[in-house]
Amino acid sequence: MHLTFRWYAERDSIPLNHIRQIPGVRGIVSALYDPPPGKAWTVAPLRAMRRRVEDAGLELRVVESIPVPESIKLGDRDRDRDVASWIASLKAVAEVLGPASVPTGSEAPVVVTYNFMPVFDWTRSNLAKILEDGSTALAYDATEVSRMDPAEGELDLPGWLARYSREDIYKLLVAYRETPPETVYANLVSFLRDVAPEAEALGLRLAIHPDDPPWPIFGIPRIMTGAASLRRLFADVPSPANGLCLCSGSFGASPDNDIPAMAAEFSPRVAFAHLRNVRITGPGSFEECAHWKGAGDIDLPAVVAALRDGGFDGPVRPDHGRMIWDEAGKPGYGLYDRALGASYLQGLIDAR
Ligand code: DNO
Repeated sequence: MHLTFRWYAERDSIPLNHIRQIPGVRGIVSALYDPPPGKAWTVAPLRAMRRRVEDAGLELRVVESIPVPESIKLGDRDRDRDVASWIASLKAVAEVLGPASVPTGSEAPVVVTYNFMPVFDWTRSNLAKILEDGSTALAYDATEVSRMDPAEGELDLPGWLARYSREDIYKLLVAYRETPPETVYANLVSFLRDVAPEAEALGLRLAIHPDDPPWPIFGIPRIMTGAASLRRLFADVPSPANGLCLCSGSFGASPDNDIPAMAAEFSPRVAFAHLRNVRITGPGSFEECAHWKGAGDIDLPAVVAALRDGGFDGPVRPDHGRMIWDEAGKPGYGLYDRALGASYLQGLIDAR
């Protein structure tokens, strides 16, 4: 297992040389943030990013994410055009980072993460809930979310790649409320049947990120919610390039998901892992917390052991951190608590 760290490139206030000082972290997880969803990525900015990362003594190992446009999830008339651009983006990634590019010194395949969440990526009702130790963290409260109306512009979370106007959100909500989850799932399968063979030929591994939270929100479907949906997806699209981004915190927000058991069952499919803890605070409600096992409901030592026993040797990263020690920055993506999380994970990786 190799420790990586997410970095938002020019939009990030955390410099690469600070990331380089976290023990064990060598891999960087990043993306191109300027092209809007649906626009094919080009080689030049990826090359510039690779150079910047390597000049700092790090390696660009994981792309997170190439956004999947709504046309693909809805299967509408722009779908084929948008799948073609997604594949063009994959080709650009492979040209700069894939096995045919100049070697980086690392043997592990480069991973491309994506998600299939309609409209909204990870969703929270509070970006700075005060925890009992005085730190703040992202939280989701079922009652508060039920009172929110995203069509009124009440939701625009930092870290989301896609940004829609209020009018677009309204139209998308209407479209998805009329689309059964089975159709969204069928659209995922047909997307993967188009892109997985390309990824395979390019020597890249795809990693689907689960829905966060793993249940339907605002009356629109969510389809990647637990072990049953994963079993079905890997049976429907057996390509080895069809991999999983095992996000312990996203799946772990539901008490129905046993994360160590999922790590054991799906380790051959895990291409990348987001390892963080979460504390369930009530039915359909949770708050994020320190990575340490004692802070929440996820047994990360058991998850790391299950991944290792299952033969997983790919990239992992700490995920959302709390805000501690008066740090100010992008909620969930400060330096200090994620660095503590990285060190905790490094300890788990080293201990046998
Ligand atoms: C939240 C992240 C997600 C993730 C995407 C992957 O902070 O885990 O935004 O990057 O869902 O496509």
